[in-house]
Amino acid sequence: MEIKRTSIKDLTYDRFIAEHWKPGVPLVFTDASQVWQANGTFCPEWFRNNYGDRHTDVNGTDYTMNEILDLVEGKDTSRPVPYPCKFHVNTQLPEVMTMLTPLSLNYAKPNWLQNPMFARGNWGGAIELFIGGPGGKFPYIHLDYYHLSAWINQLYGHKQFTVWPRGQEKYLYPDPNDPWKSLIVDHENPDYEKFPLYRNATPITFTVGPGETLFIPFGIWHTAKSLEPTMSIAFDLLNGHNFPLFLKDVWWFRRKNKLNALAHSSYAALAGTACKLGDLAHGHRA
Ligand SMILES: O=C(O)CCC(=O)C(=O)O
Ligand SMILES: [Fe+2]
Repeated sequence: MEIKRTSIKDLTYDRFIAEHWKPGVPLVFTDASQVWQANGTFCPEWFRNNYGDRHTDVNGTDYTMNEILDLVEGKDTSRPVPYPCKFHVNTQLPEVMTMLTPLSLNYAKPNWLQNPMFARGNWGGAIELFIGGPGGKFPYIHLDYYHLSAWINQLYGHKQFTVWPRGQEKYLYPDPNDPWKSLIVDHENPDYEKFPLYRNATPITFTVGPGETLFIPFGIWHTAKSLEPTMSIAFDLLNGHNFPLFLKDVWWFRRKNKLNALAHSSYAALAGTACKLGDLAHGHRA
């Protein structure tokens, strides 16, 4: 498997659905986020000037935007640079939301996570700003929770991603207690004594640069490494195609409390039905 790079000029929505969304094939768009109102605006200086004093928590420590940018840009060398540093856009940078329209980039649609029925619940469908410094590694190889598909929009700097083709869980040693995470910590220098089957894995590593958007379909194991100071905005996609697996996860995450699991699953099923009807009314087929 190779990761295709495509301009929006060369890929219609229908072809995206048929060739990437349905079969679960990752893709890098070279220019999809230029449709956002924010096109050309986002960079560290802009975030410093507008939201430099906004706070966020990273692994239990409070930082401001300026403090994070000083760390990732090497202006503050007094303490380690954590990765990932995240801002929850909806709540911590709400002014930025309108700049991310159309959120779908005209491809990630219909997106049921934009329906208020799903937005209300805590389903993992957040819009997040990621900030990282040189060498900052995502802590584990993983699948995204709830079988959501991820859209990672690189705003600034280059980030390296590694993905494993579908069907390679058997080489990736999922953690029995948290089967969305691999036990293999350092895939660049794997411990073959501990993880002999990993010899069969065929990771694909590639770089995503400013202005580019990576689509990671649900069920694709992945991880990332910031190669330099980077900023990206990630959001998730849910619709009729991944909904059955999403619903299974809603139950699974709450399975220890059956009443809670039932309440959440019933609500999610109801919301899903409402979204499906909405799709039909709007003529969406996906
Ligand atoms: O951009 C990254 O560091 C990867 C993020 C990711 O895969 C996730 O948050 O699930
Ligand atoms: Fe992920």
